[in-house]
Amino acid sequence: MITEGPKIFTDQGGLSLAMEVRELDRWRQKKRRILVVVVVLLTVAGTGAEAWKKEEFKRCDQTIFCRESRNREFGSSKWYINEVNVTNGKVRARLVNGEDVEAEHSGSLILHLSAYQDGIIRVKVKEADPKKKRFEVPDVLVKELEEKRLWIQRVIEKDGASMVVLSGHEVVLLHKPFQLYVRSGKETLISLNAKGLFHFERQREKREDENWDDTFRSHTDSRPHGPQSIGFDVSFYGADYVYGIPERATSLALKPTKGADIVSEPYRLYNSDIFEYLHESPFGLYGAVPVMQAHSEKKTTGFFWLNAAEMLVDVLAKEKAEEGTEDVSRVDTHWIAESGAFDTFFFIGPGPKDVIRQYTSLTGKSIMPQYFATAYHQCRWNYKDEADVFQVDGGFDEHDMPYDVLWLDIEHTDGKKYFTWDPVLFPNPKEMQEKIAAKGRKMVTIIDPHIKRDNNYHIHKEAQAMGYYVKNKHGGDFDGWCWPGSSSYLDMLDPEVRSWWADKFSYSSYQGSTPILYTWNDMNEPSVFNGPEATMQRDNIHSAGVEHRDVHNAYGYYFHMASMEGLLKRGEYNDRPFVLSRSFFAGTQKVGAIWTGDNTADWNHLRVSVPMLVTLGLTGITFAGADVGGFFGNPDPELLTRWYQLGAYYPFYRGHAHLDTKRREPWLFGEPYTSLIREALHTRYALLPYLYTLFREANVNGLPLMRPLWMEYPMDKHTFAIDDEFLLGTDLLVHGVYSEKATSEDVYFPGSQRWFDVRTGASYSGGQTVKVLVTMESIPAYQRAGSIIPRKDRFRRSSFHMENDPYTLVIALNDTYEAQGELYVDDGKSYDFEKGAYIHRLFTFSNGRLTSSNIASDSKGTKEFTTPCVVERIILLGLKSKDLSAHRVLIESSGTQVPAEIGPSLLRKGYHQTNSLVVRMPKVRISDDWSIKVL
Ligand code: NBV
Repeated sequence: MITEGPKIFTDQGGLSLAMEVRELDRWRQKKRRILVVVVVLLTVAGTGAEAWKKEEFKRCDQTIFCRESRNREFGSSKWYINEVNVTNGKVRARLVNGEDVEAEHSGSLILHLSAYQDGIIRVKVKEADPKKKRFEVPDVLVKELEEKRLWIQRVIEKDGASMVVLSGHEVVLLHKPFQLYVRSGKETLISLNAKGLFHFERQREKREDENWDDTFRSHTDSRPHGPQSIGFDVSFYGADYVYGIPERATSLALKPTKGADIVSEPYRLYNSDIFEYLHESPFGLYGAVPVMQAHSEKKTTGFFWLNAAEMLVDVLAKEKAEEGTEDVSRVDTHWIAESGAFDTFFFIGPGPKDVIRQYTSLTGKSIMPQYFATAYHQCRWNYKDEADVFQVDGGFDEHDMPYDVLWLDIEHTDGKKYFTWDPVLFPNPKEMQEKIAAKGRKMVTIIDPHIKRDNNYHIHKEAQAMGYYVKNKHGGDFDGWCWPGSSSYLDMLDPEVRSWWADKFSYSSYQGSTPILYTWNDMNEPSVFNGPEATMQRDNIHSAGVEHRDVHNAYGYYFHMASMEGLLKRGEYNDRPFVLSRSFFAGTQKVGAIWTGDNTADWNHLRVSVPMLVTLGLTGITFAGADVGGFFGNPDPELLTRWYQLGAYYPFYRGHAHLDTKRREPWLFGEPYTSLIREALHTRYALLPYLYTLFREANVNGLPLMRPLWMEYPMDKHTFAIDDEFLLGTDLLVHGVYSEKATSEDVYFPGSQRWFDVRTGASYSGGQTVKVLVTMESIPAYQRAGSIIPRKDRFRRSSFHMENDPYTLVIALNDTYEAQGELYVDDGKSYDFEKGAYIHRLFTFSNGRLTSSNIASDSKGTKEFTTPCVVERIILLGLKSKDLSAHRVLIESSGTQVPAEIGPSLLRKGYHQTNSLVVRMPKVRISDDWSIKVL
């Protein structure tokens, strides 16, 4: 028995910071059992050196509700409908349980079915007479949703079923047994309870002989409201694969977890701080989005359950169905939640983009980031002090590498009290930021949710006095262990607490902060070192008596939201906030960016970052990235280089490293790596105009930047399980290099058009897999024939300095000599774009003429945006040799002629491609209408 905890938990200090943190980390790594004793002592036992300790987290069979639900037989549900009517434009049906004779009177359920524009159906089921109102997660659905509700006039009753006919689809409610089918024409799209697993544990009084306590390891959950789980099956008809339900490190297409001979845990959604997560596991990580997409070459459909309690999802192995039956390509899934509401949404598609639009029309579109936030970020746990910050900042300049943001981790604070600075290491935070700002760069500080219980800490003092903390089951402030030692956690579910927290970001409150300082929220699952499953007790209490179990998966989301509101308020609402969060929930896309947490510096983690990020994009959260280089461990220079090369195409691009790792600023490995990484950074910076245009698309339509191939080529079966390559928007195809000393990669080129290598201009026909040769210089990346990509090819120290730089337009012609592309530009920082202050151009190449036209939808905005930027170069790819005689172009608006050269074409390395034409200095303004004729 060890009777003393790591010294970091005392207020005395004494150890050096690095040692303290290492000690704590080792303490966590070695996975000792922790018991909190009355005073500031921890009892720690056990050793064991491997990483992720599975046994610290519940398996399904260790949770009563999961075990019981998972073992339920198909067809075991006895619920049936005994009454249907239409009220207030919604269908209302009474469900009774055939197993329970008294249920008809007291224990029935009420189902509400409503429909929304664009193919969304909502089904809510509630207890007719609840003992306690079930928690419905607020602030996830957009406020305008009610305006999109369709008014259901009537139901058609026929053969024991009620049918609602909507435009293009219908919903059939079968009465006995209760089943729900969403159909389109004669085709069934999705069903609820077709397998008979619908189960609703109605809240009830405790019987005398009953004990509701649930004990796991040393923790007992008092479950004061007893069992209240909900489970049901959802089937996706005509589907080959299902995708979604992040976050986990696994394949994009979700593998079956049950049926046939499969022995696996269900996919778990219970936000957790998993230490050293594995690269291939169905286990849930830091965030949860209970949304799934099903896809086949015929259709895409989707399903979303708005519920923030622990959730488990089984994907059932396909049964061998009789030939010719509808079941052939059906995917059955089983959903179980510990508690919370039954509030579900069905999306009818019919295509992958439709499902994302439908889902994000409910939960919101992605925020529009500031321009700088789309560039490269440099982070490390920790940049030690101000001198270190300047040294790193200067290192980028010295090595001619661009970067935009420098990050400070927990050691910059005074004793892990957020919104403070270590007085010795960071004595002049304002001056430090001003120096960084002078180079057009920004900084980020970490702000975690655990608040040190220290009476000299103003945040704690106020929060305690105001009663703003989450309460334990006895009604006192919950006190858990985290970095600062004894800590309490703000009740972010309460809008008043969020607003109070937001005020803490004002310049007057956050001493030492300046307008270029942005925010990073970590540990917001919430991570509690001595709590059950490293989080807070489920019977803790939030505002209005909501139990933590009901809100758990959304805790991080509310914290993220409150911090985002802080930056909004501080900038008087005209500065777009930037807050990175580790934890997330449905709707996070309207709050900020996320990253995939503590990955490891190995090739498998590099590879799995792609399906992880693509999955997030499918669930609306597109502003996401993985730690470049891998957080734990030391990447060798080859891995680090490959990571920089892949990360250049992540929507969020940040290098980060654990405190115990060797320094790895991108110039530290010598040549050729310094040059290779510089080149990767340049690739990113050159593409910023294209990326920013895609961010705007996400902001308007909800579509992700990183897309699975099947999103653009939905009919191509070959793409459905591909997850080692992805599309960035519609026009770039990227394939990472995921192994050491690789000399080739198998790249699948989708579609019927060609793809042009972005460096060499070499082209490949679509619809085939090619073993392409790779060198250390780059990873395979291709531009689609038929596209125009805007770039900025002059390299500066940060994106800020590129603002007025001229553009390069890369035109990849298709076989009919046509191409199209877009460019969106605004001031990169304010909300004026919402008032019309932006330009949105369409570039079209056809009949030998390139034209630029306006496609800004908001012509009557109250604000304007102007830019002096011109086009400095046009590169035409895909010409046939007979066309290469052209040597001049005519700028039709001005009547001037400009020479056009045959190659050298593409990038900076001087590749000479014989099929390209380069037009230098046409000098047309990016914001004007113009046309250029190739003579
Ligand atoms: O704040 C320290 C780290 C941070 O660098 C990392 O990015 C987070 O995911 N944090 C986790 C806590 C410690 C992890 C061992």
